[in-house]
Amino acid sequence: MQTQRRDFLQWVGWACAGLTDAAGAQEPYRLDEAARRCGRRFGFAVHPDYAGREPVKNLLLQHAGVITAENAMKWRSIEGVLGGRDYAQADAVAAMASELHALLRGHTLAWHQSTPRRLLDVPTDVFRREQSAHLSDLVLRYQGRIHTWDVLNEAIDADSGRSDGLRNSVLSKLWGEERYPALFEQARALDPQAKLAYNDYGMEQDEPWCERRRSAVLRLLEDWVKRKVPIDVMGLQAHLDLSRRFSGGRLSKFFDELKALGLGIQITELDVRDPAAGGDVATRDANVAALYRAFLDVCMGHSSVEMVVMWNVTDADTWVNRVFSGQRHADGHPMRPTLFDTRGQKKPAFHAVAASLHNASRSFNGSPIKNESSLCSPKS
Ligand code: 9MR
Repeated sequence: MQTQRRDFLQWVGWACAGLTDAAGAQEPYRLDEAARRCGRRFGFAVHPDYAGREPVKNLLLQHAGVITAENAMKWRSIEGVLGGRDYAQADAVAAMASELHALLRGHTLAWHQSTPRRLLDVPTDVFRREQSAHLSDLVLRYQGRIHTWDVLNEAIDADSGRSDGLRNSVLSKLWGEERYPALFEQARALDPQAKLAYNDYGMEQDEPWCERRRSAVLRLLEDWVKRKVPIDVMGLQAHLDLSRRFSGGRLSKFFDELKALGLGIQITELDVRDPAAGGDVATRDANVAALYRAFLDVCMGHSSVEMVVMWNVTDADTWVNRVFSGQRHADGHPMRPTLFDTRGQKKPAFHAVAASLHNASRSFNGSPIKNESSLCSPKS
């Protein structure tokens, strides 16, 4: 009887969760738990500086089933000014994932923006040796603990003027774009258990430039799949913006196209910016929440979408207000792109995400997420 009553109360909680945040239910609504109920996982990118402090610490405890190091596993972060390798912060993030029993995403093995400055202008053979050694060091250090590695990040630039839609960068110049597959091959050989992802931005919304980016990435991935490059996942960063159109139809078709290539899909860096939106805070929060809901409904409607990771936890730690600190609304307020306000209180965006996950769980029958077992155990 006791158990039945508990189950019933829990059910009531879940049933109300999307609308009321389970008000009155015994259990708080936990986003990763909700995601698991539809065969997925939910998580956050973090930096040890803020992740160990309240309110973020407790929010992670409640809601995180996936952890990505926002910066700590990037090459530039690991390499000290004198060229040494300092893994303290990366290890701290990995330990945090273990403590939370969360999956650990590795971000990122090769990215033009995190290539150390000392290597921007070296001979090709030097660069290749260094990039390879870095990849090997990083993958081996966390071998067996990473659910998915972002092997290559942001290699597309559909407006670069190149016919292949690839970005001109230190990587294309010194590593060589024709050798991008070798990054995946090396990662697979060193940690066969980890899924391997290509990760990029600007492919979620309806603007013509997003369409060009989708076409370019599909061409690249088609070629890699044909050549049997060991890639498992397309990572969509999903830094959404209220000033860009979103209908969902094109995103859904893109998901189908990725599925047809045999790739899984992970939403890796989700947030919603509202730089040009008018209205007061409440109006902007409502509009941000509506875009979260529309976007996640499309994601949850597709069986290939395995996980959703937010880029940062609260509006106090969001990269948007750090990196775009000069960009404010006319009323002087900073942007509010995450699920929680600067004090860690839930915003309408939280409820929108909760509702989308909850709805998805009602129609879910299957289990898209794979290779969870034995991941994230502390390394002895
Ligand atoms: O949020 C990250 C910010 O703190 C760093 O200064 C910046 C450069 O390393 O990278 C930001 O994260 C980016 C991510 O690694 C790749 N996709 C875009 C993210 C936001 O710029």
